[in-house]
Amino acid sequence: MDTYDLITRNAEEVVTEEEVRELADDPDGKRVYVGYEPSGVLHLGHLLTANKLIDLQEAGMEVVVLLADVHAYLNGKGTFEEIRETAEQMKAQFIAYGLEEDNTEFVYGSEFQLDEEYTLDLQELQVSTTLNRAQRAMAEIAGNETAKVSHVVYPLMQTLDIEYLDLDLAVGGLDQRKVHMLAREELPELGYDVRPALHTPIVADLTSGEGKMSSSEGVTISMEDSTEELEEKVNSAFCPPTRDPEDDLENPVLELFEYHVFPRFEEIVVERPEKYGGDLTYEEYETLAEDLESGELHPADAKSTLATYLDELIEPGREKLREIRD
Ligand code: IYR
Repeated sequence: MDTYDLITRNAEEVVTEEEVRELADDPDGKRVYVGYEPSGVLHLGHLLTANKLIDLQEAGMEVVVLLADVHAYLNGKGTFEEIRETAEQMKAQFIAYGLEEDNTEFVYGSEFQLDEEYTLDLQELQVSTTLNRAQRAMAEIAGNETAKVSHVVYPLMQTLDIEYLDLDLAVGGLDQRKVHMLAREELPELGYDVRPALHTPIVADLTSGEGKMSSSEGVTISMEDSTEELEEKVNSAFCPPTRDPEDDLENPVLELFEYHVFPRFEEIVVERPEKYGGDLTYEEYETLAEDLESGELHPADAKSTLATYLDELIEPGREKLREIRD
């Protein structure tokens, strides 16, 4: 695959294409990052951006994972002690999932965000950014709870992280886009360079195909799920064989194949008894989606195959969690 295609595959938004093309021309040693608020165990939301980081490592880039402890604290996720303990577990799960250990720099936000220079820059940003702008940037991240002062400081710090971690590219889910847009506007005001951003899609809720899959509401799949729990969740997923052009519903089963399974496996085998036509093998997501639509692939077979592959993907992280907790 061409480097630009590898860097941008499955991205919902590339800001800007021209800037990312320039990176793709000379990717070696370029620094990219995703920041995560440590909370709970890894779920599919985290793994979607982790898949992108694995693509970027394959493209020759240096990956930085920000364990955003100060951000989690500002967003009400617990005490520093609790947050750090979760962060250490997250780090172990990311490595188990497939981020190359020698090629991934894990950084705690508190390692640099409390330094004097950073703090002074933060204060400058607080002077130059309107309350309204910071609140809007934060709306998708904190939901309806943007009423605390900490919630408007948060996106300004995320803006500075891009400079202070010396990054060439910022990666995040689409819910981070307004923060990245704020960063593109504000960094030059402080005399720093604008950096490109890549945004991964938001996967729809598993049981309804509406809205987004979320760990706080509805069903999500995490590294805590047993094989049986995972099978049960996938089996009850919404999976209409054909799409009704009248509605906006997504097919979450197809989305999980596209964003989670195909990027990590060379080929997908759907096991079927001979009397139902025997095994099907797919190298590309599109062929599987077409077969589901045409009826060649039954939703029940698609689901059981999805569960098998997701189980394989989360097994090393599940094992790691077991080790840590025992
Ligand atoms: N806002 C992210 C966490 C986060 C991301 C980056 I990129 C940072 O520089 C800091 C924090 C979230 O919603 O999880």
